[in-house]
Amino acid sequence: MAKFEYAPAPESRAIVDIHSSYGLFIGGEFVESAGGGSFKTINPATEEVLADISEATTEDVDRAVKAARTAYRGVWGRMSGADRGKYLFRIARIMQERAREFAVLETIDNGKPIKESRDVDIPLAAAHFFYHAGWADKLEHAGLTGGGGAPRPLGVVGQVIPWNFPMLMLAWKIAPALACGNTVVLKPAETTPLTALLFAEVCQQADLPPGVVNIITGAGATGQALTEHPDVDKLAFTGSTEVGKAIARTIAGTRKKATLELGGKAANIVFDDAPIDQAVEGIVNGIFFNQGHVCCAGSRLLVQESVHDEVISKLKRRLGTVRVGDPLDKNTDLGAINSAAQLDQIRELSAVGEAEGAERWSPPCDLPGKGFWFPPTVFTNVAQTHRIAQEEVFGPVLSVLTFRTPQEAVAKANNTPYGLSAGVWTDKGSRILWMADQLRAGVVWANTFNKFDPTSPFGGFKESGYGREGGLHGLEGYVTSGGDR
Ligand code: TAP
Repeated sequence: MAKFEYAPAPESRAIVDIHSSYGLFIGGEFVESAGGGSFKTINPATEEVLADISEATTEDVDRAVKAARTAYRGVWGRMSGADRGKYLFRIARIMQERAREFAVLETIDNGKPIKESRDVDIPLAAAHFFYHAGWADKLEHAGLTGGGGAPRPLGVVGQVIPWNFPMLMLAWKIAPALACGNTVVLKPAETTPLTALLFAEVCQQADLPPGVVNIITGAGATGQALTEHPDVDKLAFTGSTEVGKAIARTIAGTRKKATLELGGKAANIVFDDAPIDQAVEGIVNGIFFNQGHVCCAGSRLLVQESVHDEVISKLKRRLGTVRVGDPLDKNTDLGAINSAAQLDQIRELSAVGEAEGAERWSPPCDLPGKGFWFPPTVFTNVAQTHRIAQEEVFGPVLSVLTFRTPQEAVAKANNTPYGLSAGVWTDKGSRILWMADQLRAGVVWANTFNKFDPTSPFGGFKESGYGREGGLHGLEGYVTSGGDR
């Protein structure tokens, strides 16, 4: 099929002002790291060095936790919910006003297409602040403690987030914590610190009391120091199951609470009565949105055997139209892989898929010479035992399996250590309800995929973690009925 060529439509990056170096945001100010160490953040689409980022040491983590404790005791923990709400509304409005700046910066630092950062990440992040601003003065009427008294904040919360949705994950963490009266120390991922540091400027602009939000940059060791700090009351972590397990071991036996949002290997299940063209769009969105760097990505496609050939042929035709390239181009569908390390992991697992006997296919596409790139890839003839059917690739790689009956679809879908999300495509409402009841997944999408909303709780079963983020359930993780710290 002839491919319609688009003229380049690059978004200007003139709106962002990237400093040559950044300090740590502690106590309302940007400060130098105690150790003086730093690392570089790069644009994964070009490998251009963007800025020098301070590396927080254990001493810096301690400074940040102390600043958060002081702000909690002195101001934020005592402030009325209505007043906290005003700050959150202010932050949300500033984020909206500066939305384009945030979107461009996110795309430059992360590699995701501008149309995703502009239309999904940043609007949703602002929506999280608006939603939680509304809750701040209504917590005692929300039934959060199950009749166990008025909800009270936990105190100081340590938050560690990954690189796939830097600003959105920040909002998922900070908005509910602040709404409930906690103060926070947040560590963004090493490869994507820039929007979190811009958010620190927003906190200053909103006149948020110093120390309510602290942002410490660094790598895994900084995150570990935060999880081990004795004066942190709760840890909220999003990232890999491996690190999540290490955190659970670290805090076992301490008074710290935790929510862990970990990996996934979601089944996207297409029945023979599904609207096939619509399902194909859902399959593409399910696995190729954000280069497949999505914990709830529909990375295992389960297709009913009778429509397998039709679905795969339509899917391949559709993938021929996917535009891979400059993330700042408004026409780009698939951007850059976030880092060289992630690209290595995707290449390695894809090679294993081929070696184990699955059939690999990608549409013809020219990848840029510089930066980290991987074409949209589909594996057919995948068996349940293949590593690409079991392990999270966390890239634009789809594994296709088949089934004959609904029972077989459920058995295959649930045959994974994970349980974060699933998708069901069928014409029958009763089948959707039956499937949703059977699937061991925190979210089940019906005839759609990757839909997010601040009012809707999100979280996992089994090795995908515990606790929920978003909605009323998400607030539960930030309050207690007892103790006055
Ligand atoms: P991780 O390697 O687990 O990193 C997540 C965060 O933890 C990063 O900030 C990382 O710092 C930090 N970290 C690394 N080692 C640590 C340690 N020992 N103690 C404390 N913190 C530590 O994951 P990733 O590669 O960034 O993200 C991909 C994973 O996140 C995938 O498995 C994906 O499924 C999962 N994820 C889950 C969700 C939800 S909601 N369930 C959402 C998004 C992503 P550095 O980056 O600086 O090393």
